[in-house]
Amino acid sequence: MINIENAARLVDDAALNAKAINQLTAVDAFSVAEAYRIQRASIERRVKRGERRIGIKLGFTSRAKMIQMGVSDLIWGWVTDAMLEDDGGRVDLSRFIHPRVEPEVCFLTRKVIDRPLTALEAKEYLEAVAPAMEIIDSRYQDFRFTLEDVVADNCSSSGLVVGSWARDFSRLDNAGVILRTDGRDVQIGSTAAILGHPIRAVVEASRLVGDSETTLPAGSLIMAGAATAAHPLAAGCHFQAVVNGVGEVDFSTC
Ligand code: OOG
Ligand code: MG
Repeated sequence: MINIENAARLVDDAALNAKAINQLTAVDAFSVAEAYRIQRASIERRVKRGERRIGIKLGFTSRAKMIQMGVSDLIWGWVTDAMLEDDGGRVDLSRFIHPRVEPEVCFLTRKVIDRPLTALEAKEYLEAVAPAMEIIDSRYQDFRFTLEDVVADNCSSSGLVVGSWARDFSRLDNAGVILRTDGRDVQIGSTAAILGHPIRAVVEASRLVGDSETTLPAGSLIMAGAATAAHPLAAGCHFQAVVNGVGEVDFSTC
């Protein structure tokens, strides 16, 4: 049987040392529910070191991501203040193993989410929306994992960059999404790829946090999941994500 604390220490140390590990499921089979317990224990370790939870991220909300990673279940994990990078800033890649970037949409909540919401209700719980990029960095060798592995690894969460907040949610239904590297388009998609409409990410988030007997405080971030496949990060490059009608966000790497 899997030892939850031990497994949490393995993924946490891998992140701290930027050193890949074998998939946990290669040694011990465990369930998705156990994977979320490992995730929770690994976040507790971060919190004990002084990190603060600032919101959650959803994963595999688009077909492009499911196909790229071979996993087709919706997953979720935590994001902390230590993961937040400045819009327009410089990201040092030395703290990552094999980082990738994804263009996303990020929501800011304005009320505590403590029950499952419908799509109609969801907007009332939101303060603003912003274009965003997520930096994912699987702690597993070769960026390969099972559903249980990736959940245990806090869904590869490593970094996020959030652009300027807007209060207009009306442009989100089919907004073009572009990821650019040094001015070249490397991924193109649409916000419609995110569960049909990114607001559904909020609906799913409300269901998922409820299932795990957690509530999401007002002022939390919800990363809706990538609209396109992820793209590898390299040092000395500029990365930009554009969400048409919502805005853009960028960072450079070193
Ligand atoms: C898992 C995280 C997926 C997304 O936006 O779909 C994710 C991974 O691909 O490593 O963040
Ligand atoms: Mg993501």
